[in-house]
Amino acid sequence: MNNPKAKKLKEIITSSNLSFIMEAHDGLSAKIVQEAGFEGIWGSGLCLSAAWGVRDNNEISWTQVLEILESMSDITSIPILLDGDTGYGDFNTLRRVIKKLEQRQVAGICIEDKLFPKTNSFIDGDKQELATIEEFTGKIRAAKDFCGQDFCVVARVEAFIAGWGLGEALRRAEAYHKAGADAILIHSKKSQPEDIISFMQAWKKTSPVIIVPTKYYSTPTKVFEDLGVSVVIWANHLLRGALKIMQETAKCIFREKNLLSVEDRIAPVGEIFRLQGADELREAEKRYLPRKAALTNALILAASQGEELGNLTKDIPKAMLPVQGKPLMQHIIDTLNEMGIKNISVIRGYRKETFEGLNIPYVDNDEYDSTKEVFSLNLGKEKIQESSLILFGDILFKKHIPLLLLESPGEISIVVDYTRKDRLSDGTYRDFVACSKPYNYFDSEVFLNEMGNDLPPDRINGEWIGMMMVRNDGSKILQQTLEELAALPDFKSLRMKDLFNYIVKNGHNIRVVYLSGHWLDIDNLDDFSKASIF
Ligand code: SPV
Ligand code: MG
Repeated sequence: MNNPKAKKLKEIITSSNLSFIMEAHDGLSAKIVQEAGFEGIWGSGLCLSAAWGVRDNNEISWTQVLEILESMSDITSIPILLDGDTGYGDFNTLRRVIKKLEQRQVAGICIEDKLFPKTNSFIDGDKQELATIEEFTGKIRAAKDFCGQDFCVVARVEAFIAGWGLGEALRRAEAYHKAGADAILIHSKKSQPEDIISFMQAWKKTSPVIIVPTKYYSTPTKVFEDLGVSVVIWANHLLRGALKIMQETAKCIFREKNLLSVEDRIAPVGEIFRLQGADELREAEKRYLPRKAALTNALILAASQGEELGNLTKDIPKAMLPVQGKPLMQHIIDTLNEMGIKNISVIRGYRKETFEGLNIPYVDNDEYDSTKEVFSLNLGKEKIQESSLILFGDILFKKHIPLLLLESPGEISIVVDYTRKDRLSDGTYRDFVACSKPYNYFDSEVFLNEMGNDLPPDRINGEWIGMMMVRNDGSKILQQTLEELAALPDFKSLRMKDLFNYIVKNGHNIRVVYLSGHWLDIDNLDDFSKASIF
C-alpha cells in the first residue's frame, strides 16, 4: 500500500538527527501538534484512553482506537506512530490492526513486550509480566511480513519497567532487532536517565532507538542527542496541559457563576473554527451549494406616496395599500419569508408611521417628496450585504421570480419581462431595457446594455420589473456606484435606470434574467384592481 506518511516516519527514525514527536489523542490535538511544528505524532495509549475517561488497560477496543486514529490522520499530514500496546491480542490480531491502520495512512505501530491486557508502565511496573521473547518476536515477524514496505514496526522493551536489568533489556532488544523491528523503544520509569544511558552505551547504534523521557524529564535533551537517540517521544503533555486548564476553568466558572475571569485565559471560539477548517467549508459552499435564500437579505424601496393612485394613497403609501385583505408590503414580506429570506428592511418615507405594524427594520427617507429611488437606496446602503435582493415595494410577484435571481450566476442581476415591450407611451414612466440579446429560451447569457423610459422601440427587449440582486463583488460595485452618484448635483432626481446605466458605462456586467408575467406593478388604478385577483 502506498503510504507516504510511513515513508516519512521511516526517514525520521533512521535519520542521524534527533527528532521529536508529540502526543495527540484526537483530531484537534493532532492538528495542534502539527501546527506547532513537530515532525510526527505519538498516538499515546494512555492519552487515547484517558480522553475517553477510561484506564490504560485496553479498556477501549482497538477498533475504537482505530476510529480516533482515523480522525487524527485525516486532519494532519505528518506521520502518526500509534502506541499499539501489546498489539491487542496475538500476532493475528496485530496483522489485522496493521491492515486497518495502513488503510488510514497511519505510519507505524509500536508494540510492547507485555501481556494483553496491558497496564500502564508507571503503575506497579515491577509486578508486570513480560511476554516471552519467542512469542513477541513472532508478533514482530508477522507484522513485518504483513505490512507495506514503509510501515514502521517499533518494538518496545519493557525489561527495565518490569524490574529486569540491562542484560535482559539488551537480550530482548537484540532479538527484536533480528526479528525485523525498525526501531527499539527502550522504556524507563526512573527519574534519572541511567537505564537509557547504560542501554545506549551497550547498544552501540545497532538500530534506531526511541525513548520516552516522561519520568526523567529533567535530563537535558543534549544528553539524548549525545547518546545517539533517534526519536524522543513527549508522550502525554498535551493531555496533561489540557487537563490542568480544564480543571481550573471548570472550578472558576462554577465558583464565580460567570465567565469574566476565564474569558481571557481560554481560546476564543474562533480558534476552534480555525482549527476545524471552517474557512475552507465557507469557500466550498460558495462553489458547490445552490444559492441560499437564507443568506440573502432584502431591501425594499417604499418611500414614495404613489400619487398616481389618487385618493387611495392620500393616507397611506402605495406599498401599504390593502390587497386581498393585507397590505401589499405584507405580501412581499410573506413571499420573501417563504423563500427563507428573514432579514428584510424597508426604506419608507410617505406616511412612514403606517409601516409600524410590519415589525421589520426601517430606514427613513424623509425627503421622499423631492427625491427618487437612488437617493432612497443610498440611505439604505448599509443594508447591502454580500448577497442582497433589492426590490420596489409596489410589486406583486410569484415566489419563483426572486428564486430566478438567487440562481443567477451574475454578481449583479436584474429581472426583465420580455413580454412587456409594448407598454409604451401610456404616460407611465417605465424601465425599458436594451439587452445584449433578445429573449431566447436556449441562451441565458444576456447582459444589460441600457435602461430607460425613452429607448427607441426597436431596441427594447423588455421591461425591468423592479427587482435586482447583488452578490459579492456586485455588492461592492453597487455601494461604490452609490457613493459616486451621491456626489452629483442631480443625485436626488436619479432613477434606478441612471444607476444601472452608470454601472454598465463603467464596464461592469449586469446580468439579465428574462421571464414572462407572474408579476404586477401597481402604477395606476387599473393595476390596483388587477392586484385583487393576482
Ligand atoms: C503512552 O503514552 O501510552 C505510553 C508511554 O505508552 S507511557 O505512558 O510512558 O507508558
Ligand atoms: Mg501506552
